[in-house]
Formats: sequence, structure tokens, C-alpha cells
Amino acid sequence: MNIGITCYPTYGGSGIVASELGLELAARGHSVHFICASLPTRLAELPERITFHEVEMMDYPLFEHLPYDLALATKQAEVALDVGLDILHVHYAIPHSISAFLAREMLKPNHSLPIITTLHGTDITLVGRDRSYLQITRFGIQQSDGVTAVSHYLRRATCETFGICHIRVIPNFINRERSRRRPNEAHRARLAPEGEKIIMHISNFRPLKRAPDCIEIFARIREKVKARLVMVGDGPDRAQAEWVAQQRGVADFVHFAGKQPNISDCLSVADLLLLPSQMESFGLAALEAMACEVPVIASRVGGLPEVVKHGVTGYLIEPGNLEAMAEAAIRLLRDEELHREMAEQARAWAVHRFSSDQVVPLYEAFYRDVLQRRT
Ligand code: GMT
Repeated sequence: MNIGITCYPTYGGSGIVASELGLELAARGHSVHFICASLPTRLAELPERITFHEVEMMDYPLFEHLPYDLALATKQAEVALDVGLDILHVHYAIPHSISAFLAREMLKPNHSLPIITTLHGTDITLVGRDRSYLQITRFGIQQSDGVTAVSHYLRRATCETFGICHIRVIPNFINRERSRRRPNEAHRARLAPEGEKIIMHISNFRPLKRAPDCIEIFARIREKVKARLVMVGDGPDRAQAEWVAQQRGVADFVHFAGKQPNISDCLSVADLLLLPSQMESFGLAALEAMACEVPVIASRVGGLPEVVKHGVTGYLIEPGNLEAMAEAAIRLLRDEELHREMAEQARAWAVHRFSSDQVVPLYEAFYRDVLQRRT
């Protein structure tokens, strides 16, 4: 198939999932065309059968903000015509499903361009439900020829918010070869020179991720266990997290690593992932951690219970219950046998349930269903 993919090319989970999907589809013989504002981070080197089409946006003094959605629609229609796309798969409803709708309409009546929209989370639970975007988000989803959601939780939330329930759940995935633990003692020794345990947090540091909570949890852990905290990523709450680290007297043991291109390499030195988010429709970082044999302590919210098996691959605790999160971490870090068992179970569960070998064919089958329905 000739497949177009549109996503946000930034460090967000939706862009990562879209990029990984493109890589997997290309490896399975499809031609994949990324139509994005810039090259998605995980596609630094374009492998065979993947082409990148940059959305060009002309600036003009009248524009306070560049009309990205219109430039995107133009590019989507152009690429669809040039390369003969069979399907256009957009990730994150806003504004991508609307741009795709415009592209499809522009190509009528001579060309058909079936659209699939994958919902990732805040496009429904935060931005999409806001009054300013609610109607257009509903419209974009309704107009899509097929809709998928990354968790059952998100499917339910979409059904409740928009009254649209005809949605296929296809979970996020990992590549079992690329997403695996590759021990690196030298790197570990650099991060934890006294052989301390390494606790990690990975996010875009938006308030929803509760990054400063990680510092509070870590300060409690440090009272009982020799440990270091590595904060991977960047975003609006980083300064607040740094400030909390100073206030709690643990700044010397917290390393802010910034954005990292290779998450599996980072996770390969971690003993535990903290994901105390207020909301996650899936929690891709939790899955990537489990694939790298890293147990997870996360909030019991949204789609996380579909990803982390409580008591088996990690612990799920109410958001904001920092005491309980710290206690669970201390228990796990002190008990080597329990830690080894959970690390093994985490990898086994990630591969068993979320391996790309199983999940990507679900997308291919969905593409075929949608194409069949339209003929
Ligand atoms: O968090 C966002 O605002 C959007 C999105 C992103 O691009 O990172 O995150 C969502 O999609 C990820 C990939 O499917 C999920 O792993 C995240 O749980 C989800 N974020 C939320 O639901 C808050």
C-alpha cells in the first residue's frame, strides 16, 4: 500500500507512535509518506520506502499565527495526487483530521482519499473537549473513514464526550528488538558513581505529567535507599522540578538529562520508572520502560491500567499519593528478588501484549477494512 502519515514531529508520544508505525509498515513492504511540519525525531535517517514531505508555510505580516492546518491540507492533497496515496493516516485529531478532511474534499470527484484518524489522548480529554474546539473535533472524527484509539479508556472517553463510539482500539506498541535492555555499565557508573539505584522519569514536563511530584517522591526514597533520579525530557515544568529539588535538598542527586533521542539506551540503566501523571490515555513511557525490564510506578488513571499490571509489572497508585508511591518504590528497590521478578514480568508482558509483530498487522487489517468499505 501507499500510505500517508501525518503527525506532530515533536517529542510527544503520538509522534513517536506514528514514526514507529511508519518504520514498521515500511519494513513490511509498504511505501510510507510522512507529511509533517518537520522530520519526526525518530526518523533521523530515512530508511528505504519512507519519504518525508515537509509542510511549507509561507509567512505574511497579516498572520498572527501561521495557518498550519491549511498548509498541511494543501500538502496532503498534493502528495496524495503525486504518489497516489491509498490511504491517509493522521495522528492526533486536532487539527490533523480536519486538514485531512479538507484534502479529501479538494481531491473530489476525481480521486478518493480514505482517512484514518488515530486518537491519542489530549486531543479528546483536554483540548478536544474544550468549548473552543469541541464541535470541530467531533466533525473531524465523524468525517474520518476509520477511527482508532490507543486504549479502551480513550475509546470510552470519546464515546462519552462526542457520542462517537464506532472506534477500533489498537494499542501502542514496541519493537521487541529495538526496545530492549542493553546494559551499559560505563553509562550507569557515570550517572550513579557510588552504585546507587537509578530512578527515571520521562516526559514532556507538562503540568499533566506532575514532574515535580517525581522530586517529592524521590526525596522520600532517598531517606531510605541510596538512589539517583534521572529526569529525561524537557518542558514547562522543568524549572519548577529543579526548584523543588533545591528546596528538598536533593538537587545533587537529580540529573536533568534533557531531551534524549534514544529512550531505550536511557532506560537500559534504570531500575525504576516514575510516571505520576494526572492523566494518561496510554502512557507510552511505561510501555517502553517495561520493554527494557524496568518496573513502573504510575498513577492509576486513564489507560495506564491497560498497560501496567498492578503488582506484576509495577504498581498503580492514585495520582498525588506521593507517600504510597515512595513506599512502593522503596519496597521494590530494597527487595532484589522482587525487583528481578518484576523486571522479567515487565519485559514478558510488553513483548507478549504490545509487540509490533502483533499490533502493526491490526493497523494493516484496519486499512484493508476501511478501503473495502469505501469501494
Ligand atoms: O500528551 C499529549 O498531549 C498528547 C500525546 C502526545 O503526543 O504525546 O500524548 C498522548 O499520546 C500518547 C501516545 O499515544 C500516550 O502514550 C499518552 O498517554 C497520551 N497523553 C495523554 O493522554 C495525556
